[in-house]
Amino acid sequence: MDMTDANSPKPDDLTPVLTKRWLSPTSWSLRTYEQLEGYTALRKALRATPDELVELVKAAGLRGRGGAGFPAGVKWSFMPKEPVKPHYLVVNADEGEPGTCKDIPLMMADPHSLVEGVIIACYAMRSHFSAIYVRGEALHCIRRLNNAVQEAYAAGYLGKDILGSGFDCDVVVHAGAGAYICGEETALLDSLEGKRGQPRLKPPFPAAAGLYACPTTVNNVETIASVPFIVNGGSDWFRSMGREKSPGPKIYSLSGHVENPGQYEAPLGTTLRQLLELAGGMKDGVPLKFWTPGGSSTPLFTAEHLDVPLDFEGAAEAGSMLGTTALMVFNETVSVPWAVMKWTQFYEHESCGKCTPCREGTFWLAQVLERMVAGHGTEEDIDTLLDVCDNIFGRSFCALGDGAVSPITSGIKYFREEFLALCQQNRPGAEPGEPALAG
Ligand code: L3W
Ligand code: SF4
Repeated sequence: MDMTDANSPKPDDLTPVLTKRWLSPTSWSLRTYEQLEGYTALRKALRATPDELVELVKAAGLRGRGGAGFPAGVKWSFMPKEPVKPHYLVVNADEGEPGTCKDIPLMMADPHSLVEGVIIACYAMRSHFSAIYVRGEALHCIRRLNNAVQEAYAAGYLGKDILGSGFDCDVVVHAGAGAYICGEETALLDSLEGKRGQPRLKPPFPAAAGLYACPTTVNNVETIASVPFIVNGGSDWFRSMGREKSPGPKIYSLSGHVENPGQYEAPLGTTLRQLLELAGGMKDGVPLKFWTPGGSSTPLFTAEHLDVPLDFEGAAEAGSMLGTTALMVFNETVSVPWAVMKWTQFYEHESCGKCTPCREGTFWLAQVLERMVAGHGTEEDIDTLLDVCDNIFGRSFCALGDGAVSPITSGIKYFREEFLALCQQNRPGAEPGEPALAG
């Protein structure tokens, strides 16, 4: 289905923005950052009022880059104006969604863009403290961020009376402990408080009661790193990229069977067909079979969806979600039931156990899929899978449950025949999970 038109953006229109410094030697150092316009946005921001900055981000239409696409300026405006309690900004850098690899490269290549964005966002929300919660396995990234934070303190961009403005701000880089659920914003806050990371009931949303029950905004790395560019470029410039309801540039992560996997920055609304051109096409020319638009929590797409504009509305209208723009691309050699089984095993392992539909459901989904993939399934198992999915979707406590069923329901929707063919095999002696088809 081709939903693009003559006015649709081309991948190289106005980008790169977020990745423009990535190829500079020592792009991560303060010296290089300052040579390439670094911290000029902070100086400009400190001359504005906090409310003017919130209005600017609202006008730019910046939407959350962590998966949900909530308007960042609107979220900032939920923070109270009176400093009755401390205000906090927490950066979600717990990148853990399968296929997602945009935030860690961003923090490795250009950590000061995040630090500068954090200081501006704190000022806009009348916050004097921010914690950057980084996935614990990414030790290299934690070291690099810590180095950038220390450089910023030494240069007077952090600490007391920043650049003589009277504004104080402290930043702490916090290492998570490797649980996927801690990427859910309220589980992240519990983990940051030293508790076991499990989602909290919402409402209250973090803006009302977040870290230590104080007003808190949780934003994704790419969202905050976009802010200095908006301050320097203005809202109209930002809106000149992307689409009306999903403006701005985006980092798309291509992995799997493509010639040149990696990060490709392009305006929101770019299609997989266009991104594949940038990435050198399908590996060895073997045709595309299926792909995820935004990590494994987003329903699968097929070769029919090559021209879907990858923005929040385009992906949703075509039956999926933009998610984290992690495009995992699979060619014709890959078995859909096998891939779906591997993702389901991941969700089973990562389910935090707080609610029954997800805790029990992901266990049973993995059992059934392992049996099917080993060639011991029956046709009824397909209905059982869909029935269990139906009892998880919309009935789980947090988004992990909904995400867990996405690959299964979409996999069966587009490739039911492949699941059926597996069930019609008879493979006595095969171990559960042992692929009956090429994987
Ligand atoms: C105040 C209201 N605040 C909403 C805030 C809320 C949150 C944001 C979005 O899940 C999705 C998920 C993953 N007053 C508010 C309000 N807010 N209404 O807005 O909220 P929500 O609940 O729509 O999304 P979420 O809980 O942040 C994110 C999907 O993204 N995903 C991502 C996976 C993994 C990563 C990663 O590894 N980095 O992001 C992929 O698809 O499944 O559906 O801040 O507080 N009335
Ligand atoms: Fe935990 Fe899964 Fe329930 Fe979320 S949906 S609270 S991860 S058990």
